[in-house]
Amino acid sequence: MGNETKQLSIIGGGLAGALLAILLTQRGWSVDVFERRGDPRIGGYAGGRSINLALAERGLHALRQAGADVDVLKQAVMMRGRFVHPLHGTPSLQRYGRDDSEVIYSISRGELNIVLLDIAESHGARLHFDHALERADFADHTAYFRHHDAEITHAFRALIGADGAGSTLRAQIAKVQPLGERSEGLGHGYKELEIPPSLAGDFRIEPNALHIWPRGHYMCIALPNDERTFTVTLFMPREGSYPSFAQVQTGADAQALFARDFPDALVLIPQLQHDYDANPVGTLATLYLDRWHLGGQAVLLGDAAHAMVPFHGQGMNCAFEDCVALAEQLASTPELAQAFAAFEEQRKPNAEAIQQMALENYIEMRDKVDDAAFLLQRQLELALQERHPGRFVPHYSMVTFMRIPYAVALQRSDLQRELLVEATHGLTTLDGVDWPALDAAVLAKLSPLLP
Ligand code: FAD
Ligand code: E1W
Repeated sequence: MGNETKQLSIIGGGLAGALLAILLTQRGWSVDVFERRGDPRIGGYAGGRSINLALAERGLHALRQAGADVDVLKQAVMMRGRFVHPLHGTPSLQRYGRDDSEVIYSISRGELNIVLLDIAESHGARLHFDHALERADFADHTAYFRHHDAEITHAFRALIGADGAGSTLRAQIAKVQPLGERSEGLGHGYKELEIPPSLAGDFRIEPNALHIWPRGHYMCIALPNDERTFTVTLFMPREGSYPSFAQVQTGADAQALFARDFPDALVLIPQLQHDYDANPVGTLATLYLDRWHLGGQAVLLGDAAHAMVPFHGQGMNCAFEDCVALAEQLASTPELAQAFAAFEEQRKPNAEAIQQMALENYIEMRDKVDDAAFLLQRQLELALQERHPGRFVPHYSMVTFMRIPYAVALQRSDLQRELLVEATHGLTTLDGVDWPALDAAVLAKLSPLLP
């Protein structure tokens, strides 16, 4: 390190920024965090986007490293599986894992952010709220922030961009070094609605599940909140034939759509028309960069580096894995430029893998989860997991319950899908499966996974 101080400046005190501040202060760094919004512990949380998120093993593991898991889980609601609501037919729970040791958690974005900020501050991180990065001068190591009506300058050693999908730091880096930025819009948007508690104060539908109403090219989901509400998200094309956001513009239009396509959800959302009119249509896109850092002066992580569509529930989980990887790299590699380069090399292939899997999962969620061929393949996945423990692991489990690199999960899922499709072709039950041939194919294609 020479005589340079161990000082780092984080842009963005959202999920990744707050967690990274903990991990770095724990390792002896002096950390400043600059957050555009006000302190959520004072004014209430102003996060415009989805109010709850699914936390899985990757994110939970990072929270354990930061000593934040216990406080976060206190406010979480366990989700055992997806509860699928077909348009016709009986809703039912499809378990995510083998038992209650394989579950995910619904957590409030605001509460999670507050837990992380409190711990970061208790470790000595300096939190600067209402400080929006406006400009970074990399020639003289000065960052310029908008603080109410004033401009604040800050001399930095290095800037870490945890400022989300619309990252200002990314734009500032791109002015001095092209990043090869490419953003692919999905063409679909989302709108958030709320299911309040029942009159008796209880959850109005099964609390320990992620609810899905698949409808082909569009869908609704609902995640439970610990105050016994659910946040419902409608995902739908922005343009095109009915239904799209272009055609379902008003609360009254939404009422009619729900009456036709989501009748069992409609009765649960008394404020549907109001919520629909009041809330904006959110944007969904995948962001790809060729480079994540500027020498030893700046590096991007989380959504700022690799925003993804939300359909695997892994954006935050992946951002938290980034934070652990960067903190570890900084601990083992004294030269910042080298540490940032090694971090990018380690994480970029994995970010790209989960970006791809998240896109693929949209089609699965909205179109396949109530389909017989899909369900038969899930049944076969479970059977093969029993027959080949540690070798055949269901796709969802590799992403959600394990910490193997996303790129490895993607590669193995592709191989496994070929086996599943081939073995169930033309079948309606597992009775006709040629087990000896399938077992042999599993052994030939898949190496053992667990250490
Ligand atoms: P953010 O959480 O966006 O934080 C960025 C922070 O930087 C913010 O606090 C912002 O105010 C601040 N900031 C921005 N610009 C500036 C500036 N110029 N100066 C200073 N500060 C600035 N992920 C999951 O793991 N599970 C889920 O279930 C899930 N569901 C989702 C559902 C939806 C509808 C969406 C859109 C996303 C979902 N995600 C989910 C993804 C998740 O929200 C993101 O991946 C995660 O928030 C990324 O964290 P981040 O810290 O990189 O960015
Ligand atoms: C999860 C926004 C969001 C968050 C999620 C998930 C989904 C669909 C969505 C993926 C999933 C938890 N998923 N659920 N069931 N099968 N795959 O696991 O976070 Cl849309």
